[in-house]
Amino acid sequence: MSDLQITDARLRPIAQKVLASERLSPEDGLTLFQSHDLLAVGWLANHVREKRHGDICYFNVNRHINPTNVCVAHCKLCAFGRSPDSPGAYTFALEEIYARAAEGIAEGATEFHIVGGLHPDLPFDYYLDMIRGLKQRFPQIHLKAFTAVEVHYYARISKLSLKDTLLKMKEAGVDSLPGGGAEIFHPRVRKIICDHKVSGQMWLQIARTAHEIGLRSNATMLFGHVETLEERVDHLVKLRETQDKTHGFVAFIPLEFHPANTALSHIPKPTGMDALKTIAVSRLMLDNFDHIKAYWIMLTPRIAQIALGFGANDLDGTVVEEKIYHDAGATTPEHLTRVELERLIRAAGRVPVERDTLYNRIDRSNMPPVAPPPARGTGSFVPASSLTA
Ligand code: V47
Repeated sequence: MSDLQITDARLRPIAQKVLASERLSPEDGLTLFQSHDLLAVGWLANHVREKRHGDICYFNVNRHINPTNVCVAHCKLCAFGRSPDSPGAYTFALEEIYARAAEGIAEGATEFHIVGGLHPDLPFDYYLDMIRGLKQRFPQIHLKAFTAVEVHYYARISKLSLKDTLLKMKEAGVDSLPGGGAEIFHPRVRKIICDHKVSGQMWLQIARTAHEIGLRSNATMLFGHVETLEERVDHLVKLRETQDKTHGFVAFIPLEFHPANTALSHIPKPTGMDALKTIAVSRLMLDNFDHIKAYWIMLTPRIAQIALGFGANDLDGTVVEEKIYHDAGATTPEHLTRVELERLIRAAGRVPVERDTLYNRIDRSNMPPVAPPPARGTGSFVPASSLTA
């Protein structure tokens, strides 16, 4: 422990455990969150991170596709969802989705990250047709599609069990599930920020069912709104318990809350200190997760870069078109090129490694050259009201 300067004495027994690779208790998690000794917490997280991944920092070339922002859930935390007839409501026709996907392919994407609102009129078949159409056109691409919240909604509208819904998605071509919709599992918090969304228990059950049928998934935690530090720890411990059982989670992504344009806009944004500490504590508590992402879109590239020394081993992707955070006032760009991502990683003293969704290394040497993304306007949307389900 000679390299580590601890000013907060409460961290000493925790440091002993970390260095002995012992599991941390919920009380340890709380102490870490409460401590202002950010450098000691970060040092410990970095110790774990370097033991697992050395100097490597992963990134991927991906494209986000949000098929619709029409959503019946009306979560207070969200600035993206719209009622069908609200200004700015959109739903892409399938051809529009394929066109965006084709742009992604030209840019060298290996993953499409597909999530959207809970549309009142679109049938489950719209989503299945979309996935089949994407797989048929771009069989090489990993489709990371539909959060547990969407899965639950599709099960409801199609009157299928959760397992059958997931099986249909898998049959159509879904390769894994993104980690959204987890927010904070505790019911007190969900009641305030997303009272019509699935419960935390249900989110975890859907993740377990997905893992059971062989679909891997990610997990997130939305932090920096009305949750207590105890509720953050509870969230992390529930994910750790689930991972002990299924080993199906691929990566964990702490998501910093952006209040602008939401019904919670009076809440101040989390600080940089909180963001770094949350990444570090996540790395320390989630001892059975391989990967912790610093999602640059929400953290800003600057903080995400620093997070690579505080437990994170992945910067996520090139993204290209991002709506969920930008509707909530994010001032980050919507796109970083692979060259920019590599520069950020190298400048943090790490070694950039391009990965696919499941963290297999990508070798570009035998692939065709890639094009930069086109300048994007508002796109040609099909107004939600013109769709017949
Ligand atoms: O579920 C919504 C969050 C999530 C806001 O799996 C907001 O690889 C902040 O899940 N401020 C979607 N956050 C994003 C997501 C994600 C991102 C990157 C990678 C992966 C992955 C998943 O964004 C939602 C919600 O938790 N969100 N509104 C807001 N105003």
